[in-house]
Amino acid sequence: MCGICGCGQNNSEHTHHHHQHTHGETERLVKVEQDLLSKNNRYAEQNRQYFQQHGIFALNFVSSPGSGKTTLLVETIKKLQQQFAIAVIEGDQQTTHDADRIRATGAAALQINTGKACHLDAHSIGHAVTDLKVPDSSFLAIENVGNLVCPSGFDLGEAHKVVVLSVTEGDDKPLKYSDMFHAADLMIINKIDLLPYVDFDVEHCINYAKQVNPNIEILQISATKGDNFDAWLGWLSGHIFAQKLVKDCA
Ligand SMILES: Nc1nc2c(ncn2[C@@H]2O[C@H](COP(=O)(O)OP(=O)(O)OP(=O)(O)O)[C@@H](O)[C@H]2O)c(=O)[nH]1
Ligand SMILES: [Mg+2]
Repeated sequence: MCGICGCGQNNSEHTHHHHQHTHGETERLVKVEQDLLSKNNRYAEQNRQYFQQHGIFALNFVSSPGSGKTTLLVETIKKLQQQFAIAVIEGDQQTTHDADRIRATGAAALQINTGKACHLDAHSIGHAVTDLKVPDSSFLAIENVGNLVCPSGFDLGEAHKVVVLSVTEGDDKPLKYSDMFHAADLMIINKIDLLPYVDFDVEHCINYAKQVNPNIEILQISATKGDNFDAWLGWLSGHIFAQKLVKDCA
């Protein structure tokens, strides 16, 4: 992950290395990576405590580019915004396109442009939560940068990582990018309306995902056509209520 590409370092100093690393350089890279992750984990823990105290149910949506994360969020907000307060943090290397799409629904959204970095980090999320003034007892959706590798190692303080896999990407992805499917608690197989047109074996995909993560939950949906969307809304509403209850009973 980022120890390889170096993206967790100060972005302005970011460079890709195309030469062989000496033994000493490799050790230094490993050390930098460990320091970065432990620093990130401390911020993530602070975020997690904040979310628990304020009854905020936070999900970290991860996937390769274009699997349908923003579409899923837009359709979810349209269905649930009368019932719950919803805020969205959008992570992208460039542009505010996704935050603009979310704001068009009326929900509050903040875009974090990560520049060369290929994932969000817990420190930026803490600031974004303050800037967005995320309300108590709300649903906070965090859309990570489209990348099936780097975001897996960065805890943001979320309740769950949700990995979105679209059927155009191939049913073997849970095995090939196993860290991500291991880190996620829910896999959403999206774009099932396209199943008649692609060679995607749903059963194989589910078996591969369970192989790397026996406890992973799985939903199959179409975010654009609405297939099985109620199952997703039911899953989400139940969790938002539960988080709110924990706060109210504390
Ligand atoms: N057929 C079909 N298309 C979908 C579905 N969900 C999303 N799409 C399309 O897939 C494309 C990418 O969707 P986005 O929501 O932008 O995907 P994303 O994961 O947010 O993309 P990045 O933020 O760039 O990683 C768009 O053209 C959507 O209309 C679906 O369920 N079925
Ligand atoms: Mg998006």
